[in-house]
Amino acid sequence: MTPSRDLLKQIILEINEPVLFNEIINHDNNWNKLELNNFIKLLGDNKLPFRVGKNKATIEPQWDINCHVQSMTINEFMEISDDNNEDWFYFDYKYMHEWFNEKPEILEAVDWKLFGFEKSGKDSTLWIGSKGAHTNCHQDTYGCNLIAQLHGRKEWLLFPPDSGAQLKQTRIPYEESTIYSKYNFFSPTKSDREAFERVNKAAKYIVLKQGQVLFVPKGWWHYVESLDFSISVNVWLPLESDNEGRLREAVTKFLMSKMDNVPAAEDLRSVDLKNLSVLMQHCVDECKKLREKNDEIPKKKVKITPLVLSDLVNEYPGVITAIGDLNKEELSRIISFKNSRFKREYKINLDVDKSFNDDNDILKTVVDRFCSPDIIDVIVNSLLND
Ligand SMILES: O=C(O)CCC(=O)C(=O)O
Repeated sequence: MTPSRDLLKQIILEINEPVLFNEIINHDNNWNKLELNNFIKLLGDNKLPFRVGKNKATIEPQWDINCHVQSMTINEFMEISDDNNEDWFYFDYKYMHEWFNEKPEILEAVDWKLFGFEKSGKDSTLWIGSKGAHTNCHQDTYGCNLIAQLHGRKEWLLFPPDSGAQLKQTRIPYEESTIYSKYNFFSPTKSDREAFERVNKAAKYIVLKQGQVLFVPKGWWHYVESLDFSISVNVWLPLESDNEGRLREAVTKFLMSKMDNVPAAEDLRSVDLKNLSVLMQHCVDECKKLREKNDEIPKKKVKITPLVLSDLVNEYPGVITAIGDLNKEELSRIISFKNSRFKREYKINLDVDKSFNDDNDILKTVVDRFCSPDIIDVIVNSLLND
């Protein structure tokens, strides 16, 4: 039995832990237009920018801002990634409307109505990667996330929202709406491995396969790696609480823009402060309105029965799946494998940033602490209590 669209929507808006959905996207709906051969045909000769990284051990994580970019058609990408295992290639985090506005067949094939949301490819991002292509561990600061795996396999390692301190959260490199972990999950060092043994947050691990859809609730940390040639599409769904997240991000961006030479995914010198202040004021007003609305709701004695994931799993076996917690040994096995899979002599350091090198590490730490989520919280709370 398949859950109704309304129920799927309710699950996504109410459940606070990752959920795996099977058999919702399939050959009988719009998504079938994105089956591999047809998708390759639809992509045609469009040149796409692929980020290039190394299938080797590096000391720092392979930050996006330090990778170079190679423009290729999908066929060129498939040829080059077949022949070359030393590098990985990733057309990642690309808003589909920016790349395929001329190709409505692609945009319309992405159909989130099946999950109860009026969203299509126009609202989604596309990820095409070769084996080893990965996204460093991070937390998205607003929205919740639905990810459809269209081809190949991707591993997802997830940690609960309150794991920031244990994952050594950092705002450097700065990227809007992304809080990174300093850990290099792709090629962890031995000391990273030991540090993980002390992380006492329950991690979750899933290999997402073709046709499966993963739901990642707000705030869950994730490290994602392509296990082979993989294509996925995701959509971030807005939540009522996003205005507060946007305010936090606006404050962070303002502070970052006032500091020199912070490694960043965008040029912080060209931040439009007028726009930023309008956005901040709007978010403050909306947050206050939401607070008032919540305070006004009469405390009626209506009994609302919350959804319970284990009941849904029993009711829709094989369609709705909970993702179990990793125990310490399992997490340690995953990290040990990643620690030992590359020959150590290949160790290279991709941290090419010149302004924040080892000589001024303390300065980097000061900037980072200044923009850390706890400090931003203090500022935001005082704005909301004015
Ligand atoms: O697929 C990936 O590499 C990362 C996806 C991601 O970070 C996201 O959907 O939030």
